[in-house]
Amino acid sequence: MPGGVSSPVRAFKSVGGQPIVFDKVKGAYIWDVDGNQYIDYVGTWGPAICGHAHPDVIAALHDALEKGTSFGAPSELENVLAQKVIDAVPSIEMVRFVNSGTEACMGVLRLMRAFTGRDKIIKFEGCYHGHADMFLVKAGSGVATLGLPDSPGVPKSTTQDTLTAPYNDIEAVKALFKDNPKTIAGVILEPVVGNSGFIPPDANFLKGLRDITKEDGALLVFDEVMTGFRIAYGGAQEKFGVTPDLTTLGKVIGGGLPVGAYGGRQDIMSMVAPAGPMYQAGTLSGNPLAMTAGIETLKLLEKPGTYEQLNKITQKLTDGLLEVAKETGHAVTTGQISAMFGMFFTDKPVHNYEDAKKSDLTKFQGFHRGMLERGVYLAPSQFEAGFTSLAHTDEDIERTLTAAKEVMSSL
Ligand code: HOZ
Repeated sequence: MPGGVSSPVRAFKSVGGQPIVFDKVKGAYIWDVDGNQYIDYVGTWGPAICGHAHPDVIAALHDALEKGTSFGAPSELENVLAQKVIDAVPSIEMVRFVNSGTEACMGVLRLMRAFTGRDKIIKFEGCYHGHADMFLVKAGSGVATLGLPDSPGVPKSTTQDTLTAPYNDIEAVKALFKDNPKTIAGVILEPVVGNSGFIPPDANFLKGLRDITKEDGALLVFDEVMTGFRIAYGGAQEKFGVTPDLTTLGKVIGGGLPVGAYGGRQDIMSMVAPAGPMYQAGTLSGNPLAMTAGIETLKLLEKPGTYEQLNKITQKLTDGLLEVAKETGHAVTTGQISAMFGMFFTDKPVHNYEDAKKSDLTKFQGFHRGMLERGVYLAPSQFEAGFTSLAHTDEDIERTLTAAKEVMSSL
């Protein structure tokens, strides 16, 4: 396997050392093949919001497994999950299930172009929308982690219509629309960035994008693969009160099994085949096991008080990290919304990818290693967000902060 892994960030290239090889997960914990236990803040990169291997999810999967692993045909389960997604996410009136966030973003891009009859799109520096060619321009996540230029193998002709702007820079977006009037299909973004580290939107940034796109006849697309059902049940669009035209989802809605989805306004989604002419298909799309895990996960999340609990535990962590940094003399910026958080070693606010790159990456490397040695598993990259779950307890946070104090004292 290239780099010994199935996905690049896992290889620990930016933090040094060898990646840990894992054996099992449960609740807030992950165990390596030598039996060492870690408090897990990666949560399989987002899906494990109820805690790993939640008993309700596992029990439902056992039952579903008995009925078979794939139908390649409609099932009632798709209807149940679709209804839950439609009820929860303000922008979604119709939804198509696929198998990953990457696939969801590929589908949505084709749809943006099909619906508007325009080719150009705007994405933001450091945002990551999966590994399809058109999005590998100034991309976040593994591309940022490895410091790669835009990937070889991506033809210029594929990315010539991908325009970029710095995140949180509404003036840059206005300038792009001014230079390319009525030719931009839409703007796609992570409404809260997770793939350059955790970066929230400035006040009015999302609303500004909504106004600009509406005025030009372009579409606004929120990539909520990370934020969907994580920072609020209805995602960032519910949290910030800005409704895009289309939304991509993944991670949480598959409860730990491979899944993705794109959805939005009925008039736009009606273009997707077979309702309309825009083609997109998949053998394992709507897979019964993935649908089952997603349904059970959303059932757990829709209970009252869930997001208050997630917010409280995550805030305890980020407040604590800030306190520990102060006590040990390190300049640190932290942020969190509900079960998503981040921390940069810098005394300046982080508004975009350029700011994130200026944080002390060497210090992060030492911090990551020290935490790992003390049984805390953080994302092995400064350019990824952290994730908590309903399974993380006050005691887990206290153990994490004790470890952080020891590590920061030694940095
Ligand atoms: N790129 C994803 C995180 N932003 C997945 C990373 C992985 O699974 O290694």
